[in-house]
Amino acid sequence: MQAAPAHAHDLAPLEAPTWRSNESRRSGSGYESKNHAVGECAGGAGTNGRIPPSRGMAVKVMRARRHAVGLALLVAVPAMLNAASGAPGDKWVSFDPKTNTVTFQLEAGAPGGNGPFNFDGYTNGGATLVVPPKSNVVMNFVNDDGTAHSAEVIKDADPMPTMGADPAIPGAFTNNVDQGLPQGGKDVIKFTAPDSGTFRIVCGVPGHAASGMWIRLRVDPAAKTPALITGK
Ligand SMILES: [Cu+2]
Repeated sequence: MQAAPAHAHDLAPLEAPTWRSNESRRSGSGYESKNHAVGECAGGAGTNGRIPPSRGMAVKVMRARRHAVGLALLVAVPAMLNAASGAPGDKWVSFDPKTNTVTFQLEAGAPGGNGPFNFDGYTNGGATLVVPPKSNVVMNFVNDDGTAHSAEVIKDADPMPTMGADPAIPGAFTNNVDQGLPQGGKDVIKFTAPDSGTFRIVCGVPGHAASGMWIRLRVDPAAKTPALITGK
């Protein structure tokens, strides 16, 4: 049941993502407020308020215009949100081989999932992020749901904790693990992958992981590139 998928897809390295800026507000360990988190899981239906992708790809040539004030209003944003470039995980994972950096988009309450208690639409270990050993992992967390959520890397072991526990990898957790971040809240998780190992990426808000809000992380010594593998 806990067996990791047998292999990682070999994915071509992708360009570094530029389509969503992130902010990191972490300070300290993030665990100071562990004791008053229970019951703070703010209610509210998951509204999945995804920010629509920009449509501003059209390049407008403004010939013979002396002053180009209007150009300042043309904000061209790569329409990567809509780019389906191959394997399912391509939307969420990119890799810079020069810096050995894995960038993973980690959306809590992503639209299209089996209910809002998901990461990138996956629940109950239904997807596995595979990363190379010693890679620099950057997880861009954002909460798309009306309920507060968080993310944390924990060991791959039962029983599933009822709320945020100690991270299995130093630094591998979002701010306010137990309370979660509100809708639209972002945080950046950065850590160096170990040589190998299997882990879970869970929501630390009480009850959420136990109700299925978790996926897997595997550090595969044979992996040259990262991949998001679907299936348990
Ligand atoms: Cu949650």
